[in-house]
Amino acid sequence: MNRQLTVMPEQLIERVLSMELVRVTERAAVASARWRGRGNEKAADQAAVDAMRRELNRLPIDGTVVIGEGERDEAPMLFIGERVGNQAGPKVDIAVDPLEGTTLCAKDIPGSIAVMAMAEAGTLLAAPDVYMHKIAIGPGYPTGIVDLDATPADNINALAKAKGVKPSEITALILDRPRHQDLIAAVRATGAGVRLITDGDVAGVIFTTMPAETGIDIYLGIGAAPEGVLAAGALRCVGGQMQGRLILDTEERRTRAFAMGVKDPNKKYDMKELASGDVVVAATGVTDGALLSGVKFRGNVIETETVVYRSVTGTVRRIRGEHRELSKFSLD
Ligand code: VTB
Repeated sequence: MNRQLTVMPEQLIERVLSMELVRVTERAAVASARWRGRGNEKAADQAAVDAMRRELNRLPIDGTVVIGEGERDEAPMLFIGERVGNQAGPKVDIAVDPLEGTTLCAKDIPGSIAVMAMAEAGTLLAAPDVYMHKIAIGPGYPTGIVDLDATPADNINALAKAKGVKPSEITALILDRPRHQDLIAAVRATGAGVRLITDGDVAGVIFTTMPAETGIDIYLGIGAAPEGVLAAGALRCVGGQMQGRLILDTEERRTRAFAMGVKDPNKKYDMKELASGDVVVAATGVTDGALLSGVKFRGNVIETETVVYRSVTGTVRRIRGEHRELSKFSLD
């Protein structure tokens, strides 16, 4: 059959660009992987930021960073509001976490990734760098079976019922923080298991979409808001469910959030409000992890593994890169 390409020019650009994002996260991952195990979080992060920014600015997009390394007055690179791309293409929102899990990378332990999302302009929530209450599950469940405002027990029991298993066969993923002591106890009281992670909750949320591989059914707890938007983008592509609420518990945080366009400080965002438009998300492993293998330096070849999610089609691609452009990569 002769498949006609009936996509609109904008979609075509997005379709082509989705593969370009691979290059961006690959470069960031390779740059930060050179700092693995050096105990220097800042240098690892900076290397990822520099590489990601350089590669982003080569793309034919008119991009605006909506989730970035910080707010403008702190003057980091890839700050919120920074224009990226060569300005010659479509207007898009860009969300970046050039090195998600800086501590994991600095200690060379599993789970650090380079991750970014690109979406239609104005469709990614411009979240300030505050905490966010989050709940996420993977695809295949009826809408609304878990809720951010329900008790942990109600959520675990409802999920177990929908999955057709006992609560003891459910595993929740939670960031290992003192603030989660009560949450962890409440989940365990249902009989469910809790896997604790030290960092890296973008991947943590994504784990719920592949329970057979990761063993994770649900993500619960408080993590960073920017990571919440990135995770929501990935989840939108594969059809899970997620809710988040910004924690705006001081005047200063509320002021910052209002300045970024937040109207209701107590709003419970669902996945489609965190990432409302067509979105592409790419992530490359820095250290080895359940989601992605880390960068391997093998003599003349650098190997990377990247996953790319596209919401328009729900396609998930895993791309193993072998890089031989040594002069180019040695710039990192
Ligand atoms: C999480 C985690 C990140 O921040 O969002 C966490 O996924 C939340 O902040 O990797 P605290 O560390 O203050 O709890 C990170 O650990 C770092 O951005």
